[in-house]
Amino acid sequence: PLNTFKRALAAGETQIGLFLGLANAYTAEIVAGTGFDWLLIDGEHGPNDLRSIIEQLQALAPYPVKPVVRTVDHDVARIKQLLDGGAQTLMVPMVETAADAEKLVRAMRYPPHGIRGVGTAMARAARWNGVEGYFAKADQEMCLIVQIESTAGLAGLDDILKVEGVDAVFIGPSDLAASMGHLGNPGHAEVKAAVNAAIGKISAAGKAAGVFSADPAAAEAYREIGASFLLVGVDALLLRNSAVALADKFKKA
Ligand code: 3PY
Repeated sequence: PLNTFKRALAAGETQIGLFLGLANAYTAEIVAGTGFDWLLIDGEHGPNDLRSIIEQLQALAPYPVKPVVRTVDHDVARIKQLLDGGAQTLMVPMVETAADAEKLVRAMRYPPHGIRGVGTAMARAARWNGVEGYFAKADQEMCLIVQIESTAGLAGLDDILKVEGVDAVFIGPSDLAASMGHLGNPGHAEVKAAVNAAIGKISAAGKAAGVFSADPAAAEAYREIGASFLLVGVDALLLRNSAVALADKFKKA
């Protein structure tokens, strides 16, 4: 299948997204048609396993919204299972060096361009329609988003941006804040300045820059300086906040 998210990023089209942290196919389906351009199935911090990730991909499949899967780590075998399960766009946390990025590019491609294992039984990626036709186009539809979220990652950014096959770079302000000595304060001025500088570098290198902020004003400011894909909220927080507001309304009445 064509990877519409990869194309949207390459075309510089703004993509507004939401975190799916609840690890639940119903939640994914409910959010699928609400107007977001993309949804991040969070395999890093959400209590997901391979099956729950695939169930969310299945729930999103009938909708135009673009799914992105965040991996738990850089493990090549786990990446292989996600790709066989139909994920085409991966966001990978804690990338710090060009070597990290190169390994991930290769994990997402078949030989001779990479080391992706060939699975003929687990063929959801090929829509159960014979893997032979799939092989020809699979590599070119892969989209790799690396996450920069540490001072080491910032130091490696210039080299990471030179790695062919890295489609986009997403800044994680919460982890970056922690790495900079500001745990719990992604809105700290030093963190914001670092995020701004990184967005500038990523855009100047001709790659899509992305960032998360649940603070709408901060997200808007990141967009204005060139971030083209944003995460602007989290499913769990939306549910909690509206539950608190509703309960509150009646308790106060
Ligand atoms: C972070 O902010 O550190 C994240 O990974 C969320 O995008």
